[in-house]
Formats: sequence, C-alpha cells, structure tokens
Amino acid sequence: MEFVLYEQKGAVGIITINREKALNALNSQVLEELEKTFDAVDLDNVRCLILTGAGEKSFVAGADIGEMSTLTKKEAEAFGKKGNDVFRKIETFPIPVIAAVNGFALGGGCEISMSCDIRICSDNAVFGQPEVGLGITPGFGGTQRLARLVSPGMAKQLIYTARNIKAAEAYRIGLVNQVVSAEVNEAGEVTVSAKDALMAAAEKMAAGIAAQAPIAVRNSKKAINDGLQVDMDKAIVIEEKLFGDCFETEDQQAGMGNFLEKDKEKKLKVVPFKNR
Ligand code: DAK
Repeated sequence: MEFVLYEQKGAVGIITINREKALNALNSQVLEELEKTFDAVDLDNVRCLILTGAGEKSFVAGADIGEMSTLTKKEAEAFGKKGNDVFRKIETFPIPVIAAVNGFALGGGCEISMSCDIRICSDNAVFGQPEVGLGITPGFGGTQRLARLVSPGMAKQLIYTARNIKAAEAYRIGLVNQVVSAEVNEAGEVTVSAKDALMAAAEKMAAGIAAQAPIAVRNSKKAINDGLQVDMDKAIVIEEKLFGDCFETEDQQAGMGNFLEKDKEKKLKVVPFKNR
C-alpha cells in the first residue's frame, strides 16, 4: 500500500498513516487503504492495535482540503460516507485500538482519534475541529464523538470557535488519557524523541491489554460501546449477556483457576482467539 503501513509485534498490530508530506491528511486513497488494512488484521492472534501517523509533526492534519475543495454535494456525501464507514469500523472493531497522536490531530485527524478506544499523545500534539472556519461542519462524527467524550458544552466551544488546543488542555478536558514527553538527559539533550517515547508508551499499554483474557477484553469493549447508546436498564442487560458469555471459556477457567491456585503470575496462555 502507498499510504498505510502495517506491522505486527507479537499480539500488537501497529497501523501507520504514511503520507508525511501532506501531514498525513486523509484523502480517498488513505481511507480505502485504511479500510483494507483493518479488514486484513489477523484477529486470531492480534489483541490490540495502535493507530499513528508517520513522522514527528503530525498524526493526521485532517481530511485532504485539496481533494475536498472541488467536491460536488453528491461527491462530498460519498466522501463523508467513506470516512464514516472506516471510522465506525475502527470504533466497533472487535479488539481495542489505541490512537498514538504524534502532533497535529485536526478536523478528520481529531475525529479518527476519537473513533479509537483510547488516545495518548506526545506533548507537541495539537487537537482541534477547525471546520467551521472552512465553511463546513465536522463531517466524520466530530459533533457526536467530541460531545460524548468531553462534554456538550466543551465540544460546542471547541467546534464553534474552531480553536486548537495543546496536549495539556486535551488532557485536562479528558480528550486524551496520557501525555508523553521526550526523554532528556542531565545535559538537556534529547535521548528519546517525543515520537519514540509515545510509541513506547502506546506499545506498553497495548501489551498490557494483550496480556489480558481476549474474550473478556472484547466483551468489555462491546459492553461499553453498546451500553452507551441505550438507557441504563437496557445497558445493564447488555452487560449481563456479555458477562455471561465469558463463562465456560478457557480464559475464564484459567483466569479464575490462577487466582484460586495462588499463581502470582496469573498469566493466561497465549492461545489463538479462534481456539478459545
Ligand atoms: N489537507 C491537505 N493537505 C494538507 C493538510 C490538509 N488537511 N494539512 C496540511 N497539508 C499539507 C500542506 O498543504 C503542505 O503541503 P505542501 O504545500 O508542502 O505541498 C504540507 O501539508 C505541510 O503543511 P504546512 O506547510 O501548512 O505546514 P505548517 O507547519 O505551516 O502548518 C498546519 C501545519 C497543520 C497548521 C497546517 O498545515 C494546517 O492548518 N492544515 C490544515 C488543517 C485543517 O484545517 N484540517 C482540517 C481539515 S477539515 C466530510 C467529512 C469530514 C471532513 C470534511 C467533510 N464530509 C462528510 C463530506 C473533514 C474535514 C476536515 O478535516
């Protein structure tokens, strides 16, 4: 693929949007390649994904403004659908997806990060929904996901003012879970770049998720996602079913067995998902 890279490290898959010259802006080809990459993930063996952008400067600087500028209403709708289909695929992907946000996450970049389960960012990250300044509304779910993730009032302020915010503010309002800085030695020299430190933190988090029981992790994701769409009475029923679904599995028996046998390591065997 030209614009998307995929690498598997043990049970963790890393997807990199690789269009650095355009700050990894999302054009139709990037969206198509992303969709194909997600479709090809080996779900029997991969337990967590990381989504990032190539380079140090930008995660994704938005949808491709050049490509969008000449769209007709009909083409814009088709472009919007393509994006929304990919973003929904990420959001409902069976395993967790961590966005490792290295630099700009603007417009569609902020939106794709919000389709992921968890966001961590480097301290040079910049988030924003600048669309109203371009004469459009956010179109890849930004009005919906930002309001749900932070608060309706904060989402409205950010969207109406088209103001960009830095990593520290994104952390303060709960848009990101963690901010990672470059490592510096006593002489003030950078020993680990912010991007490398970010990827190390993302891989550590992903490995921590991958070490848990995979059915339980998948079911937890589904319970949270599906439960948030309905009222509490219905949400609790969703949880009950997914909780019940964990029983009689090798994961549940090994997980509880380890505790009862006082196995301090409590390690679950790495068994391909299809065999569990
Ligand atoms: N699209 C296309 N190219 C982009 C780009 C973008 N979003 N962002 C940056 N680039 C390109 C620049 O044109 C430049 O290309 P060359 O001139 O070198 O060929 C290269 O990346 C480097 O950018 P700059 O020279 O501008 O770099 P700076 O460091 O000076 O500035 C910046 C970095 C991120 C502040 C700046 O590039 C910038 O403001 N970029 C645009 C950010 C933005 O407004 N993003 C939001 C786009 S709106 C829809 C669904 C969704 C959407 C729309 C419709 N439908 C339902 C139909 C989504 C909309 C958006 O995402």
